[in-house]
Amino acid sequence: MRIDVLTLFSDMFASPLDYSIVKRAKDRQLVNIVLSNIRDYASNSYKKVDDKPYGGGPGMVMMCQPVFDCLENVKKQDENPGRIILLTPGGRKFDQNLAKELANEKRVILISGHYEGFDERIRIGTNAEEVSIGDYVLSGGELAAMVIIDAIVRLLPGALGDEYSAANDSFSDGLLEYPHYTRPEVFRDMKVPDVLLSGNHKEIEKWRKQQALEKTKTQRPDLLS
Ligand code: 6GU
Repeated sequence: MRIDVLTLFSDMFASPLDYSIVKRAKDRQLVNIVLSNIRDYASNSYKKVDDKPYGGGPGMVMMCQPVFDCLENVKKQDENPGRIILLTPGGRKFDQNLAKELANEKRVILISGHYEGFDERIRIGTNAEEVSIGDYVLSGGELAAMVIIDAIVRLLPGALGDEYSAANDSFSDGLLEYPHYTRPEVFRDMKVPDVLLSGNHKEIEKWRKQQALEKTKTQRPDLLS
């Protein structure tokens, strides 16, 4: 899979994508993450990528020209057209289902903005889908892009050591995940539940299912309806 990111701050991506599962997936060539700097495409001599909003108001708006030129260049670097996603707090909310959908694509192009937002003609002219990672406002789309990349990449076949880990994840069956324990059996008077030490796999399965349900009921009742 190829993931393109169009950003003003490509350096921000180095460290978060160089650890753990994402790093391993890159090393195994399950994913090729290509960063493009929008500013490199600014045609004006000041490398300006933002300007004041028409109609007035605070903040700066991402200009059309650098984004369109960057996107057109990036698109033609690979034969797969790719799904084009504009990262904005006003978009469709990212969730595990969308992560699964995107993990099945051959190519995804993420456009990360900064400042007050994008010139609306970027959305209209690129036909991009708008995606948000939640109901809060970030200073830019970079962290959102990294969140989305992480959620996608760990779903790629071969990215996780144990193929079962993703199947048991929270949300994968509509429930939160059951609680886990590891050694020691007792830590500061807190004991591992007996059933997990019983060796009775049927009972363990039953307990985990019931715990997942309980947890979902208290923490996220919205998932059950
Ligand atoms: Cl994708 N961008 C920004 N700036 N803020 C957000 C977001 C995206 N998703 C949630 N908040």
